[in-house]
Amino acid sequence: MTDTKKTALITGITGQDGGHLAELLHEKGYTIYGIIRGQHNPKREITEAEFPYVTLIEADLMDPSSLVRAVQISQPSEIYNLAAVSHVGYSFKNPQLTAEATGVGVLNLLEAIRLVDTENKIRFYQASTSEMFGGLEYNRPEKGYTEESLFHPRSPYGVAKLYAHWITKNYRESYNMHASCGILFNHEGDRRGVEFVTRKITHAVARIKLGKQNHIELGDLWPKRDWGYAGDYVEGMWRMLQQDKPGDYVLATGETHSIEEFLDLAFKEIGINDWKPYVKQNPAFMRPAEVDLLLGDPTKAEQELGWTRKVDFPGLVKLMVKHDVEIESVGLIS
Ligand code: G4F
Repeated sequence: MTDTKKTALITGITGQDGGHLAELLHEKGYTIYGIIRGQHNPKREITEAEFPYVTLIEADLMDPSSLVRAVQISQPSEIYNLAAVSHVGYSFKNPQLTAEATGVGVLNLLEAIRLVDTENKIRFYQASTSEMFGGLEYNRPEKGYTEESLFHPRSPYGVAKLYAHWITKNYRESYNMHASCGILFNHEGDRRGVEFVTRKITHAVARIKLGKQNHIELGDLWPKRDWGYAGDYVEGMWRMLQQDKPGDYVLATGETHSIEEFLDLAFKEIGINDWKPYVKQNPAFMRPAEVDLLLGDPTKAEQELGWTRKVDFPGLVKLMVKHDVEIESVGLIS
């Protein structure tokens, strides 16, 4: 490992955050490795085309020896663990897989680091999440959830992430690892998968504008989320690993909005003021337990990391609708 050029290993390279982070680290001159999973991953080709500067390594968070090999091959100065079963609804249907990949997978990666990195030089980022907070019934912070707020996860995903959060803190305290957790609130953008509500809406709105679709089916519309732009949040991840000391940081906008508000803005972007005729509720998209409201207080990240989000809520909706109208106009599949 050289001191002059940094090397990063990113798990979850094929996901939204992996893409934004790869771009950011490439701009900063990093050598970048990405872990890709599966025998014939359909995302491999797209990832290779979009990020030709990333070297892909086949490994899996649930296969400890593959992680040892990935750390040995890449010899990273920084590891960003962004891989997970990340869809909350899916985690209710696949709870054990979620526990193993999203929870125990992090333990496997931390152990791989300990085995390979005998000089304790690697800095580690764990993608923790606001889903670890349970919503207003469990905790009513004045300005929003902070790093000190009570956790009460409401999904198999949230429970698995909480294990991952605590095992990362435990390895920091037990082995003096430079391991940080970013407690990120919802972050979206044009790279978001269509299985998440914001992209599902903007994708449908674009298709409705172009006459390709006439309605959208959604679950509950009342939950509120603190929605930011993913491109802003990867900057915060990177800043955490540049600190002398590791720590845990909330990244959020400090604002919360309902899905109805998101619908309002998205439909207005295509000139429709009343979205109600276009939206049908379908219980299939409702969850056995819901988190009613998420609102983060990013004061610590602002003060210690100098981080702040740049894109606001209307700006986020606008950029997502614009992107989806563009790609749908030329018939590209997102
Ligand atoms: O977009 P969502 O699926 O995101 P959710 O559940 O808040 O989780 C996201 O943010 C977390 C951070 O807090 C991450 F950790 C996690 O990995 C993920 O990125 O759902 C947002 C809200 C929920 O209340 C959901 O019940 O939208 C509601 N919703 C209503 N109809 C829907 C739908 N969600 C989805 N995905 N699809 C619907 O049709």
